[in-house]
Amino acid sequence: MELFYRKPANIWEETLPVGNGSLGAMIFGQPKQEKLGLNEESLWSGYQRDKNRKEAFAYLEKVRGLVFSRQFLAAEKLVQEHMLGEYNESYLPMGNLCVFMSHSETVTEYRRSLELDHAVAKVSYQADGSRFEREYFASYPAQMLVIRFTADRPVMGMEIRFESMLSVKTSKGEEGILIEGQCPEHMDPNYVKGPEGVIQGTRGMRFTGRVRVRKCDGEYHIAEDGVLSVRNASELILTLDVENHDRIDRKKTHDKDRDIRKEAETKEESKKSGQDFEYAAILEEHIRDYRRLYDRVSLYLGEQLQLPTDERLARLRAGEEDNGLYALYFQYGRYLLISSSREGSLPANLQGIWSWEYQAPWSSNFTTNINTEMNYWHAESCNLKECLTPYFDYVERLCEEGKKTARIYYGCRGFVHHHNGDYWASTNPTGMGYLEKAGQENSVTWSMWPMGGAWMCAEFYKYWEYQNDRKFLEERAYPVLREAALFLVDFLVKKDGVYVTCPSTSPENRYKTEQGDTCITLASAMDLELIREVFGHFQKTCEILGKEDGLLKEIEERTASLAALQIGSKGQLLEWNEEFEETEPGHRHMSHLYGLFPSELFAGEDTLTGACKKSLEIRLQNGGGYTGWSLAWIINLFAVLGDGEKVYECLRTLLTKSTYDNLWDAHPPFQIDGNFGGTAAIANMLVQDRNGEVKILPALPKAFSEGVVKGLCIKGKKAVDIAWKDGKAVEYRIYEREERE
Ligand code: FUC
Repeated sequence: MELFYRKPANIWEETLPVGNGSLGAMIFGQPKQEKLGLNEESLWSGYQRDKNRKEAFAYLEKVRGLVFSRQFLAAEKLVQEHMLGEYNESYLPMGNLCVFMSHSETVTEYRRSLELDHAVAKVSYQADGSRFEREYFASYPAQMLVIRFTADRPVMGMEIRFESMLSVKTSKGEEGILIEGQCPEHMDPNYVKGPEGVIQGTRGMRFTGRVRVRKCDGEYHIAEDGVLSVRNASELILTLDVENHDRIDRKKTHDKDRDIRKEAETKEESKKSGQDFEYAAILEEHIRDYRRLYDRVSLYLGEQLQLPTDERLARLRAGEEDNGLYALYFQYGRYLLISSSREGSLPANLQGIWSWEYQAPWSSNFTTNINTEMNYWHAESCNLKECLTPYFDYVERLCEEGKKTARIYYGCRGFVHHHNGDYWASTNPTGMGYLEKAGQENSVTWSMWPMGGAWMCAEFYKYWEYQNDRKFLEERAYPVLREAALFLVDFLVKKDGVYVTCPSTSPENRYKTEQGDTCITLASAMDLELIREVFGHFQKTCEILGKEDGLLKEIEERTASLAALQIGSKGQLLEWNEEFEETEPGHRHMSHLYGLFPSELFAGEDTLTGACKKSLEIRLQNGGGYTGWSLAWIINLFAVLGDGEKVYECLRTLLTKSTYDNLWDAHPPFQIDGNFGGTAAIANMLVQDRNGEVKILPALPKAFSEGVVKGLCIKGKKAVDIAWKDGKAVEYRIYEREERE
């Protein structure tokens, strides 16, 4: 399967992304003036520092008192003024590799493609009577980006330079272009307008990048300023590798006195392979490594039309059918995760690893009130468990930092995380610009949400369910779940004989009161659902591991008096603890439906499931599902409700209204969660393993009446192959997964 085009990209959302988990490139494929946007996942602004607001705890009881006496607006104001902390830091684009070819402007037979079966991007065309070809891939085993330019005759002339918005110096390196840079020591999100939005300073992370000439059969010259010129070549192979000298997530500390130049030189020696660079072997090794993950799942929904991907999308938008395009979208979601989340790297951020703006949208961070979790919704079902490693590593870092935040803010044991995370694993509620004294207007709506840690934990238990890995359960899931449960046990307070959360919000939505609209209340539905889930997972974990943990008693006591979910006058599941009028009834977040999906809380609870259905209907009647990820969540909800036709209708909307020509999800702007959530939804349409029941083709729409899927995972280390016709399975097989690996 491939994405292909008959024209180069003109905007970033048309580029083709390659990546190895840490290094990424977005390829324009312009014949004359090629540009590659380069990324390295650990290039973030900032340095390790404590952003917790020390005075916060002094206001907690006051806020609770105001909420209990129904002075919601006053409570919100107090939180905004005294409990929020600084914004998290930003993910940064490394820069662009620009290639100026000497051939003429006019080209023919142009083709640009991304082969999903091999994870290789290609460009080819004719110019001045010669055929030119390029290949690009990011190798995980070799930890480098590889670029190969060829021509059928020794006619290639080019000039190659690196440009960046970061503070960077390029010079002549031993084997090519040497890039030495430093990230800013602070960057606020782009929606915070302050004089100190970006501070370069001297404390930011330092990095070295090397564009090496691995092979050139013509003449080449590297100028002192790092510009590489090539003449009369028929083959040029370049590689890029990047080292961040101050990476902390790989157990390095920022030591200002370290001789990073010396370290870099030693590294240089070890990576140097000069004439020994075996392109074919490196490519083969890359493909083998990639296919080990990618090949585990195949999906056929219809033929792959031999049309450029942008034309296929245009046809779909014009109302035509193209079943194969949905399968391509599905496999692209798997490709993107393999390319942005491999062992040893950071989790996929809001844009995976592909980002080009100096101040990226929402800092391209780890947003945990939906986005980061959604990035991994398909990891288990789509047979990519290895891609979860960075996620688990990151949550463990959050868990350490979050213990401080739990203590400082709430006087609680355990760990808490709020809605925004960054490279530094800061866990405080955000909302305050640099040097500001209070949170920005309305920021409480999204920032005062101490449930990020609870949600992030869900994947740990799911891993146990899918992989039955006892060592993982004991050594990784149990400790994190325990810290999350501890926090929730302490955070709950009793009001009128029941345990409630307070302050409580429902991610990013607000409600109306006579005094004006606000967001703070107590015991929002999502809080209660997350608490039930964490407690439940912890209890089951202890049971499986045979642990007698004192915390279990406390959990039992809290659960016995936990506030109940409520159903409103329209039969809907209430988002808050009473029937407030929502400020935005079509809000993009489906938070109160968490228990239905992604969680599995409502097994056998027909009333609650029915109420979720009603709430979903209300959201949609009011314009809901207007961002890519929101639609993806909705499709998953319809899949677990077994409504195949709605699944199809919304999938179609996802592809026609929320997808760029390079098949990236459009929030808008580009946000990768919609791709991943959409992929998860397609898997959920075909097989579900929830609440102890495996369902084959549980939400198959009429449009996909025929197809074959192989290798989707269910719980207990098993996988499923299904072939169906006329909407019915003609054959299916459930088998132990190891058989195929
Ligand atoms: C949440 C969402 C927004 C966006 C942002 C990155 O705040 O509500 O829609 O996805 O994260």
